[in-house]
Order: sequence, then C-alpha cells, then structure tokens
Amino acid sequence: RPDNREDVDLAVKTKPRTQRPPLYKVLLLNDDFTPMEFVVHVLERLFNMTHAQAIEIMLTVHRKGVAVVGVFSHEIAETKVAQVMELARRQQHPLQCTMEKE
Ligand code: NFA
Repeated sequence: RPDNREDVDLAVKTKPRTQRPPLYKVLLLNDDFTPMEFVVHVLERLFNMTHAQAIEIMLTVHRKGVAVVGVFSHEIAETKVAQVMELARRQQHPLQCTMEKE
C-alpha cells in the first residue's frame, strides 16, 4: 500500500492501558489460642478499623479460618504482616498473618 498504512492501523487499534501496581491481600489466620480481644486490638491498631469493624472481621476469621484484613501495595502489605507477627510474638500468641497477590 502507499505510505505506511499498517503502522497507522496499529496505532489506531492499540488502546492505551493505564499501568497499575499489583495489589496484595493481607490475610489473618485463625488459631485456637490467640485471645479474641488481642485480635481485635491488632485490627484496630494496625488496620485502622473501628471497634465494631474489628470485632466483625475477628469473628469472620474465627468462624471461617481466614479473612482479608486489607489490600495494599507490596511494600505496605509486607510491613503490615511484619507488624502483626511482631505484636503476636511479643505477647507469645501464635497468631499468623500472610499476604498474597490479588
Ligand atoms: N479462635 C480464637 C479463639 O477462640 C480467636 C481468634 C480469632 C484467633 C481470629 C485468631 C484469629 N480464642
């Protein structure tokens, strides 16, 4: 074809895609020993939940075994997991917190 019509077609058809950073779910896991009040405290302190929200999420973890407690960038998610694990370790509770790509 005359000129570079293929290039024009490609340019027209290629939808600009907005780049978004990957997000990570922070998960809290149930166990038989960590006191409910401690879990509520952790959720209020580290995940900016109200007392009512914290109780609701704690009970979800207690009943279902696991719940998402927040969604963050990789760096923030890693920090949250480390902070939960450190608070639990200091009080000698077996509470477990992990992260996974959304
Ligand atoms: N299952 C714990 C109990 O009965 C409470 C708990 C909730 C622990 C959520 C960990 C996470 N004391």
